[in-house]
Amino acid sequence: MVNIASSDEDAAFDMVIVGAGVAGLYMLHRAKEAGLSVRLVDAADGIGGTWFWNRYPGARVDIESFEYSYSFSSELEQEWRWTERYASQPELLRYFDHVAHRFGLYEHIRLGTRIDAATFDESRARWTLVTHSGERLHARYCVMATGCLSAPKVPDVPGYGSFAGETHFTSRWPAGTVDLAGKRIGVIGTGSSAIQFIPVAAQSAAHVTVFQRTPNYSIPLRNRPMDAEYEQQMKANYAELRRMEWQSPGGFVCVGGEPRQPLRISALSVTPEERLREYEARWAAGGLCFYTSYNDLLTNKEANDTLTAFVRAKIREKIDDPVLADKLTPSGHPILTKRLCADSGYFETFNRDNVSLIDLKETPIESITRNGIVAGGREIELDMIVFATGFDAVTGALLNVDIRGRHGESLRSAWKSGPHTYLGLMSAAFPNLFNIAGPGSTASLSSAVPCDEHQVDLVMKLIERAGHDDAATVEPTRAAQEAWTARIQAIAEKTLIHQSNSWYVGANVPGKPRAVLLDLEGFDSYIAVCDGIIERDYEGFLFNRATADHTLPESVAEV
Ligand code: NA7
Repeated sequence: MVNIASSDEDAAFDMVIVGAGVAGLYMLHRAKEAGLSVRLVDAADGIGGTWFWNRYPGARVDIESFEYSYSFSSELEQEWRWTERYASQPELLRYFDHVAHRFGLYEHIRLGTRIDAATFDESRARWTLVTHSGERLHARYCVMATGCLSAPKVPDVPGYGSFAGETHFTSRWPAGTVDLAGKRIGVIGTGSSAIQFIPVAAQSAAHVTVFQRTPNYSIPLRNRPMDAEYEQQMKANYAELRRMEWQSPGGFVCVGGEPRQPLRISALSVTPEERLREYEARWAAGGLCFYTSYNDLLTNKEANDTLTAFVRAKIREKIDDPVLADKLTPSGHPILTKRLCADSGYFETFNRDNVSLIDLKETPIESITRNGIVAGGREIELDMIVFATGFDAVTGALLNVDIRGRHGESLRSAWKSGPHTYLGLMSAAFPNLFNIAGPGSTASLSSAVPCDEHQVDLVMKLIERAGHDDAATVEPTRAAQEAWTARIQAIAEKTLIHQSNSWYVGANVPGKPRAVLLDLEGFDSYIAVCDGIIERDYEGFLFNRATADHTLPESVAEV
């Protein structure tokens, strides 16, 4: 393919990618490899996507580094040396930097560039993206690799903005050092980010006050430095590890360092003793490996209850004060219906004298004030407030861009009552626009890296199938889109996912339509479905040519 730049255009490419995270970097690599002219833009001053912004103390991945890494290059797999079982945020940024240098990506990346709008020109089959400073980028293909967990949730706390001390977001942690030493820190939220941040903050803060609305299930991560023997063993068997990942629902398979296929049996099909042995082994292994245990934990309440009870008891054991243990032990929702957390000493931190808990169910936040936070009629004076309040997940970053498809149709209005996609990748009337890890894909439940790699590979196949004609378009039929959207919701209905108010169902953001945002059938099923669609010559997709008079190709108008 050729660069389509012409004199009336500001800058024109075959493909523009928005977002320099895991997905965007791999998309750039594949597009470049295929000979497309490509530009990747990101609002941040560095690459890494969500890992660039989430640089709060304690931030680290909770899937083993060997698995949370690209599989597309065996040379890369062999040469990169992880220093810890679970990489910290700085190490992940070093890895992405290495990848970008090694594959010559930087010259195609423009940082510090926020995209505000993207509009499809039907006569020429071109997307025009407008940056925050008013520049225009034109491209035949627009890939939104904006991430599932990248748009911070705007705090819905009364008095937000009144505090005179330092305010930080875990999701937008400032570059450089934020000094926590000797400070009175209030942390709002007890999700994965807070659970990682709090134990680190407690080591140097004068006092940490945790404002908890919903206690979370968390498993010890059991991170440790990489040992040479383990590294050697993993690298010698990398191909097999990848094969297993791509055949698993979660896209990750390590249980305490040992690759193991998920148990494909019910938790109720074994004796209580056998189940307990399995749970104990996984608790000892650490991390997120309960996701890969019995196959009905998210679909059968009785099965789920067995794990819920096990983890609740484990959590209680860690907390000295029984009243505090009651408050910190989750009770209102089944395990796995919110994203499971993995921690390094989170619950134990509450045994320290300089850490206290405010249970917002008993004493809700009345207001943030100039000096601190008022809850239960008492003002807690603080030097710093840390919002670990999460994200407008999956759709937030996408809808922050004013995206207009055929007839000027806006994605925001098309998704007013919830997202409609085909395979979580494309939407009808938005030709040549790909959302990596979009709503309706498996990416936000399964390990991000393999999911992103698989979807990016699919994008390249669709582009190849669309042909090298400059006016070629690809988009899903409305029928395929609606069938996929219904399928996602129907799968969710058979699970326990609606029994909690999580970001999985959009329930964490006031006013967001409640709709399940992910394909709960898992990564392996998703791959099988995509393979079937490809075999049936890209069933559900329409391949067309743009028409100068703006008339829709008949096949698009019909569906
Ligand atoms: P999460 O998991 O969405 O956690 C956000 C936390 O903030 C959660 O405990 C929320 O309580 C709490 N929250 C949000 N708004 C408020 C208000 N207004 N008042 C009190 N508490 C509030 O975000 P994280 O950044 O921790 O993790 C995101 C993902 O990153 C995680 O799922 C992993 O995939 C990695 P709630 O549960 O809504 O009652």
